[in-house]
Parts: sequence; structure tokens; C-alpha cells
Amino acid sequence: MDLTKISSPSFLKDLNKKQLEALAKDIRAFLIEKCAATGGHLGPNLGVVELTIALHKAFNSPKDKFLWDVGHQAYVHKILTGRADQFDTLRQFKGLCGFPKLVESDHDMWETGHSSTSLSAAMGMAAARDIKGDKNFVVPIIGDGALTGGMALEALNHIGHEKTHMITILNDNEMSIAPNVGALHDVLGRLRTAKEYSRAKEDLESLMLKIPVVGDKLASTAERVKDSLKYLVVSGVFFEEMGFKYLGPIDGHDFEALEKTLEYAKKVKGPVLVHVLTKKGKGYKPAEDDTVGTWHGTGPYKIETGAFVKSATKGPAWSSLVSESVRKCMAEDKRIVTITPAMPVGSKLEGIQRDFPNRFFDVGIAEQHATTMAAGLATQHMKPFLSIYSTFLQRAYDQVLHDIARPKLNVFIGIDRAGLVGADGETHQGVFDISFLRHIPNIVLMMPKDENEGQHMVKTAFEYNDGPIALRYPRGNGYGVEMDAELKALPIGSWEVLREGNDAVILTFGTTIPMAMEAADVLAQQGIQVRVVNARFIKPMDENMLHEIMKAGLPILTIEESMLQGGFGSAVLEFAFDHKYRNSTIERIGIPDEFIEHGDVDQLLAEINVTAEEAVKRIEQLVPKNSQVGFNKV
Ligand SMILES: Cc1ncc(C[n+]2csc(CCOP(=O)(O)OP(=O)(O)O)c2C)c(N)n1
Repeated sequence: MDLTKISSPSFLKDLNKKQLEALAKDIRAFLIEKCAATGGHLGPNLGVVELTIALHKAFNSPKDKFLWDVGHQAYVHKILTGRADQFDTLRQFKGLCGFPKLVESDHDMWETGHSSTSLSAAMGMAAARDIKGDKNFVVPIIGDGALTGGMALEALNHIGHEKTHMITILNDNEMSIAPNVGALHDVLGRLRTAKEYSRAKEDLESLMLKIPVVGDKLASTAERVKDSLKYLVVSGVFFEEMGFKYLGPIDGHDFEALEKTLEYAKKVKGPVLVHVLTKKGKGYKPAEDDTVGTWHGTGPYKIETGAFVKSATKGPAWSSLVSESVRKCMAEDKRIVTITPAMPVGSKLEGIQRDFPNRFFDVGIAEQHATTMAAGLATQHMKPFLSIYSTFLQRAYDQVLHDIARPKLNVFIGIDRAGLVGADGETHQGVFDISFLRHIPNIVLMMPKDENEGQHMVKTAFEYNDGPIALRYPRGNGYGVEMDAELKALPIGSWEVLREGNDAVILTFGTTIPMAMEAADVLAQQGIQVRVVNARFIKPMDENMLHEIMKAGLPILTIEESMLQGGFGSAVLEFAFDHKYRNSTIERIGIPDEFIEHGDVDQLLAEINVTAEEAVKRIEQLVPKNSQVGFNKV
């Protein structure tokens, strides 16, 4: 079938099982082909092909509302709702978003990218429906990984209590990104086993019913045994006790089972949970065989071999650099404990997990818990390293503020994926952390200029004993600089002059340093000499250097790959104002007051004028002809 001809899911209603299976096959081939070129969340989407088709057949979207948790598995939904023709642009600049997007389609009810929000949003939609007296189904689809998130559990608690009518689909593939963890995962495991158990009992019953005379009696005994044993095994079914009608577990690749169960679920009043078992990566061998999480989200790959198309890199991945430096420190200091909220693969923590299993915790998708657990460890004079993506640290703002910074606990926060992340887009850009951390008392915030400085910052963090310290590092790879063999701690709050100049100053840090150096080169050719400063401590800033620069009256340009509001440039403005440098000229380059969509990072930066050209332009405007200011002129 030509999938680009699909304009609405209504055609599914007339398809028979054979036709549905043929459609599933076509969708799988399409996904494998398109993701090979663009990259994307192949594994999760291959797992939900039949489930998504069955949902669109059983319900009437957009009247009935689907909410895809995390949203990375909505590709099949996008195909069935008329967007197959846009898949060549998937996750690219101005192209199809990798997550549900309200502006893309009426069928996208709920925008997301962060996990575990679907049940709460569904509760809101269902409550609105009931208050307004509307008649429609609300159907959140949540993975077994996302179900471990605190928000999902809070919502389960509330929905079960309110007895709100909604049909929750639990897509259980036993994987988060990495293998799923936690006691809830074990509960689901018992439910899966119970299925085998129930089937064995059913076989036993039907066998006994075939035996004349005593058969009936035996069967009723068996039924009682089955019930009591099932109760033991399933322990009353966790979800039933939470107030949900539990249906399942069913095979998520079997159209008949899906149709039968969904039709039954539609008749039940109150909250229903349909437990669907799926295989992540189904239909593509390399993804099916993945037990680690490599095929959860990928870059481009060769279809025949499953080999990833590697882009040219010079240095190590930033995540590896930090995690390896932490691992070195863990070998020397038994107090160091590493915590990750479900990202051991993304943050490249496998070496730590392997070497120090007793001092490594994957806590599931639980950023708040991870953060306060780190605080708890610190109260006992351990040295926690909390590894967390910038975007997901947003979930744990209060825990950083209230549980770590306020009591001044020594927690080292590794802020991975700081800055623009590219293809994952709006929901994942790591551009807010400076603004939401900088104002918290007691915290130290730093970002290295290269991987060598990065490894020294890891050492700095573990040696620091005066409260929380956070190290930001970007997505992607370092520059391939020479690495010192010995790790050394840097003086807290010290900046570094990378290039001298007497006409203007650029203050910048991390990924925008090369941009500043390039601008300084261009300006030097015009006779404008710019001092470029590696402002590696965003907090505390190097106040001595700031006084020196501001006393000299030099124009200042700050550059950051971070929100302008409340960002590093704002800190420099505040400093000038508070110290009464009222005549200082300060300009800022950074992320404007808007959400930045998906696309190649350089393209995105160009779009918002965070470029060397813009820096040149600004400095040209700032530096007056025949300037009387300067370090030696005052
Ligand atoms: C708050 C938050 N933390 C971490 C992530 C990163 N993340 C994306 S998908 C995922 C695993 C989701 O697992 P599951 O819900 O089982 O879906 P599956 O991919 O297995 O279908 C994680 C941890 C996220 N999106 N949001």
C-alpha cells in the first residue's frame, strides 16, 4: 500500500485481518527505510505497529483522544493520520517533529517529549469531558518505563480514586531505554507469568471437562485452586487494587486479541487498564536483538547490516569523557556513588555500572527521587554524582533547591546535554538550566571549554566540599585536544583569558568559545583587538576580572548557548548594575524568548543569530572609532 495516500485513519474500519497484517508489514518496511536515512526512534515504533493500527480501528480519533506518553512512539500514528509524505524530513529543520505536535495535526492531542505525563493529561481531558457532558473516549498509551515515573503513579492514584472513565493502554515491552528497572517492573513480570499460568490452568480445565462424570467436579476444584493461586501469583492484580479494571495481558501483535479486548474495554465504565505485551524493534533483526537500548533512538544506519553511519568526530563523546573521569575518581574514593534516572546508556555510564555495581543506581524515570536520594547520600558523607540531562533536571528543580542547596549538601550534578540538542527539539533543548539554577544560593555552576578542562572539572567537583556543584556538558563530542594524565582541581570562580585584546571583551563559555575566537580573528583583521575570556564558572563569576574589565570601560559582549533571560549575560548585567558601572556597554547573544524547535544545531544557531558573524557585527557597533578606553588607557 502507498502509505502517502492515507489522509485519515477511517479507512481502517473496513479492513479484515489479512489486510491489517499487510498494512502492518508495509508500515514496518516504511519505518525501517525512512529512519535509516533520518535516524529516529525506530525500536519503540516498530513495537507499536499493530497496537496503533488496532487503536485507530477501534476508536474514532480525533473525537476520541489518544495521548502518547513520551511521544517518541507516535510515528505509526503520524502515518495513519496523513503524514507519511513528510517522513523524509523527520526531526530535521522545519521538518516533521519526532514527537506529537498540536500544529501538525488535529489527531495530536497532547504534546510531549518528557515522560509520564499522559495519565495526568488524560485525567484532565476526561474530567473536562464529564463536566461538559461530552461523549468520547480518552486513551492514554503509556510504556512500562514511563509508568515508573512519579507523575504517572500520582495520576494512577487519583484516577483510581475518582473512578474516571478512561482506557489506559499499558505498552509493556520490558524496556525503558535500557532494560526497565524497579519493583513495578517486577509486578508486571508477575502479571506476564500469570498469563502463562492461567493458560496452563485453562488447558487443564478443558482437559478435565472432557473426562465423563467426575470431570465437572474436578474442573470446579481446579477453578478454586486456580483462583487462589492466581490471587497469590498476581496478588489481586496491582491495578485492580488501584481501582482499575485490569484486562490482559494480551499479545500486542495479534490483531484479533487487540480488537476483542479493546471492544470489551469500551464497554467498561470507570478506569480500565489494558496490559499489552509488545516486542520493541519487532520486524527488524538488529533492533529486535537489542538488549541494551541502542535501537531506542538512533542516527542513520545501513538497513542491510544495521551498522550506524558515523559522523566524523575528533574527540570523545562528552558523556563518555565525564563518566570515565568519574569512574577514575570512584576507583580512588569509595564514597563516590553514581545515580542515573533511567539514562545509563545515553549518559554512557556502563563502565561505572560494570566496575562499581554497588555504588551505581539506575532509579528508573524518577528525576525527583534521584535528586533527593543524592541529597540523602550526601547527609551520610558520601559523594553522590547525579548524572542527569539538562532538560530532565527541570523535573527536579525543587529537589535541587530545597533538598540539596538549602542544607548546602555536597552533591555533584553532572548536567548532560546542556545546550541545544538538535533532532529531539523543543522538548529536549538543554537551554534553561542556567536560568533556573543560577539564582539558587550555594550552588556552583561550571562548563568547560574542552574535554581536558572537562576532566579537571570532574576532579574539581569531587574536591569541592562547600555545597552543590554542577558541571554542564553538551551533547556530542569534544575536540580531540591533548589530555593531561593527572586530574587537577581548578580554583572555584576563576576565569581564563584565551586571547588578549584592548578594544572589547567577549565573555563566553563552553560550546560558544570557538565562535568567539573566530569573531576575534575576523575583527583583528579590521584592527579591532578583542579579549576573549573563558568564563568557565557561570557561578560564582570571576569578580576580580569583571571589575578589571568594567573599570577599563571596555565594551562587553556575552555569548551563551542558553536562554538570555536569567542567563549568564544577565548575571554580567546584574554585576555591572550592582557595582554601579552605569556607563558600561554590555550586549548579549544567546537564546531569545522562544522555544527552539528540532533541527541541526548549527542551523538552529544561525536561525537565532548565535553566530560568529553576529558577534563581529555587534562588536563593530560597540567599539567607537578612536576609542579612549582600554586596559592601559585608563
Ligand atoms: C522525564 C523524562 N526522563 C527521561 C526521559 C528519557 N526517556 C525517553 S523514552 C524513555 C524510556 C521510556 O520507556 P517506555 O515508556 O517503556 O517506552 P518504550 O520506549 O519502551 O516504548 C526514557 C527514559 C524522558 N523522555 N523524560
